[in-house]
Amino acid sequence: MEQKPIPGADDPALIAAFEARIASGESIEPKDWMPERYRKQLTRMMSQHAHSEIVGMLPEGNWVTRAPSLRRKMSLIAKVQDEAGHGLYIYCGAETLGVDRHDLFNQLLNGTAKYSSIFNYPTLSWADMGVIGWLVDGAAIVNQTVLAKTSYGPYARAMVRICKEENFHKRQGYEICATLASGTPAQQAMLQDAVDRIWWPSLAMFGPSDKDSPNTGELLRWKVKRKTNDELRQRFVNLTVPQAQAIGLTLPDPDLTFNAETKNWDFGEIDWAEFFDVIKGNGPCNRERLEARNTAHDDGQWIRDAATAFAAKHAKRGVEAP
Ligand code: FAQ
Repeated sequence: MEQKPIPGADDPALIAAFEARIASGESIEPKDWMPERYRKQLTRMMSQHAHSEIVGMLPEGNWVTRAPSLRRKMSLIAKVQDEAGHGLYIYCGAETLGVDRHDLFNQLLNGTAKYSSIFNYPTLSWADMGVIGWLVDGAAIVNQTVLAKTSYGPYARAMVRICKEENFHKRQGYEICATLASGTPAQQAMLQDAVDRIWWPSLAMFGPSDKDSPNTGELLRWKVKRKTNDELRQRFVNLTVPQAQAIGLTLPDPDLTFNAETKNWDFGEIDWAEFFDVIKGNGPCNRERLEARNTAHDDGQWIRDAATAFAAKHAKRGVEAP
C-alpha cells in the first residue's frame, strides 16, 4: 500500500507551525499534520529498525540448541523472543505513519530494505552470545535511550519499553562474558576472539561518520535524532572501555587512549569501506540472512492462510474472530 500524500504537503504556514511545535518540544502524534518528508524519514528509520530486530534474531537463534546449560538456554530463548516483540512493536508504530507492514516486510524479503549491518556477521562460538548481548545490545541501548526522546510519539514510547528489555539483554550478555573471562584459558581465548571480531562492527552500528551521514542534519532539526552518529559512538566507547577493563579484556584497537583534555576515549579509524560494502549487501552473511527470512516466511504461509480463512468464516457469521 502506497502512503497517501498529505493534504497541504508544501504549505509554508503548516510547515512553520509544525516546526514551531518541534522547537517547543511537543510530541508529534499520528493524526497530527506532518511534512511528507518527516513521514518518509520516520517510515525509513522505523522500518529499518524493525527489520533489524527481526533479522537480529538469526545470529543468536543459531546458538539456542547449543547453549551450555538449561539456564543459559532459557535466557537466550527469552532474549531472542524479546527481539521478535521489538520488531512487532516497531512495525505497529510504523503503521501509524500510513504504511502497511506487509509492504515493509516485502521490502526486507526482496532485499530492497536495509537492516543493521551488525547482523551480517556470523556467530562462531558460544562466546559470541555473551559479546553480542554486551556490545550489540549495549550499542542499541546507547542509540535507543536517546531515541526514546524522539519527536514522533509512537516511536518514542516503543523505545521506552524496548530499552528496559535491552538492559536485561545486555546484563545477560555481560554475565556470560564475565563467566568466560574467569574461566579456563581456552574459555578466555574464545571470549577474546569474539571481542576481536565483534568490536569494530559494533562501532559501525552507529552509522557513517557525521561528515558522511546524509540524513543526520534533517533528523536533528526535526528532533527525530537528538545526537549525531559520532556523538553516540563516542558515548558507547566511553561506557564500554571500563567494562572491558573490569573483566580483563583487551579491545582490538591500538589507538584506544584516554584523552585527559576531552575526557573521552580516543579510538582508531573504522573500516568504512567494509561498512559500506556490508550495507550494500556484500557482508559475510547478507545472503544467508535473507534466505533464512524468506524460508521462514514461505514456511509460515499455511498459518496465514488458516488465520485468513478463520477470520472470513467468523465475518460471514457476523462474529468477530478472537
Ligand atoms: N546498518 O544518514 P545516515 C538492535 C544507512 S537494533 C545498515 O547516518 P541515519 C537490537 C542508513 O540507513 C539495531 N545501514 O542514516 C538488537 C542510510 O541509508 P538510507 C538497529 C546503516 O538514519 C540487538 C545510510 O546508511 N537500530 O541492534 C547503518 O541518519 C541484538 C546513511 O546513514 C536502529 O535501526 C547500519 N549500521 O542514521 C536486535 C535504530 N547505519 O536509508 C537483536 C534506529 C547507517 O538513506 C539482537 N536508527 N545506515 O538508504 C537509527 O538510529 C539511525 O537510522 C542510524 C542511521 C543511526 C542507524
